[in-house]
Amino acid sequence: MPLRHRTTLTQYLIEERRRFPNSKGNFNALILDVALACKAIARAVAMGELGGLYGDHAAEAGGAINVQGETQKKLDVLSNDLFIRMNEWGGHLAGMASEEMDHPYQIPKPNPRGKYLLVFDPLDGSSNIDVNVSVGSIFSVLRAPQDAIDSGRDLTEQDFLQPGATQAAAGYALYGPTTMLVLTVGNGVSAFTLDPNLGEFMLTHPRLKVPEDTQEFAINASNSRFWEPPIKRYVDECLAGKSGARGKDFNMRWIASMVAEAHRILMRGGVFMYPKDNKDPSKAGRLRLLYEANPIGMIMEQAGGRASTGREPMLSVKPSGLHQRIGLVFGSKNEVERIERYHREPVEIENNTPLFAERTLFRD
Ligand code: AFP
Repeated sequence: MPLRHRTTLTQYLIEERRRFPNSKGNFNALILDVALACKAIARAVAMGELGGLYGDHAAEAGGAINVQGETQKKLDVLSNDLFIRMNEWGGHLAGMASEEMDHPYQIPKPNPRGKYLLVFDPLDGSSNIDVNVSVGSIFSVLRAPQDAIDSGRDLTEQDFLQPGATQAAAGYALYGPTTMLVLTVGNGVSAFTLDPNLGEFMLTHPRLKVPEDTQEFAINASNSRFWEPPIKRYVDECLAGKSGARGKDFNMRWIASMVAEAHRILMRGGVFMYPKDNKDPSKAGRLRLLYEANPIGMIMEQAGGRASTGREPMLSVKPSGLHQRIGLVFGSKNEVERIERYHREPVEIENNTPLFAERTLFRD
């Protein structure tokens, strides 16, 4: 079959940056370094046990626990190392932050320090690794504070606590039947498929758009007893299907790998919910704001979808911590807006709710 001309990631980035005639190419070089890290992770994931990479990190020591309190997989640690190694030398970054590192990563000398911050979850969905289910890497590019750029000083956690709306770029790599890179640099969303023969990401899905409506929802239903009323109402209506308030049947999916869910939603619509719930009141949600909710949120919004906490737009949240968790709802615009509306409407108290039942101090 004749080799059809396809745009490479490099060509796409150069054409995109022509909108900024004064750009020096640092931004493009940074995205290409991130893409190289994703290619290296794709190879490691594909090798799996053949590379001795299944299982828990430091298993002989009973497993290492990361800042999230989760057991680190060998591939979590390798993926984090690859992100660091591929991105620390280029001179484009003032610093990095990762799900797998407690504190910001300072660019070591003699590497020059640049004007961007890279924030990432090097391997999301890693609890699926050992059972060969798709996993992914998620990344977000922010601008460093000007004083840090001017002085080259070490970074503090505070430097990273920027709302998602300030992201310069965001994206994910999906390590599935094919390896794909999905990227926004603020001018829509495009997807690239890795050609393993060339080692190049080729543009295969330009200008992706999330369908505004859907009949597919994704949530971990085992948590239903912990949900807040608006989520319970939304899911109950989906389950009631044609005979219920929605007048149409819904399908449900749950892969437990958010990147895979996000990609399905980007390609054919849907709504993903991992809401704040009452399972662990000390946690404001399961997913992390800076390196999961915000980059996926930028992708969804740039593709005409919507991303929300359920109560407010995700990208307007002012972060309070590097590893802050948050409730996350994203996908088809009309469904996310419906869920937000349910959070605004008063909750109908069912008269058999024990909390509001007739109370007495005297036993019967
Ligand atoms: P892991 O990286 O620990 O596998 O968590 C994946 C994840 O952060 C996200 O990708 C999934 O949507 C979600 O957790 C799955 O959570 P449950 O295991 O509670 O369903």
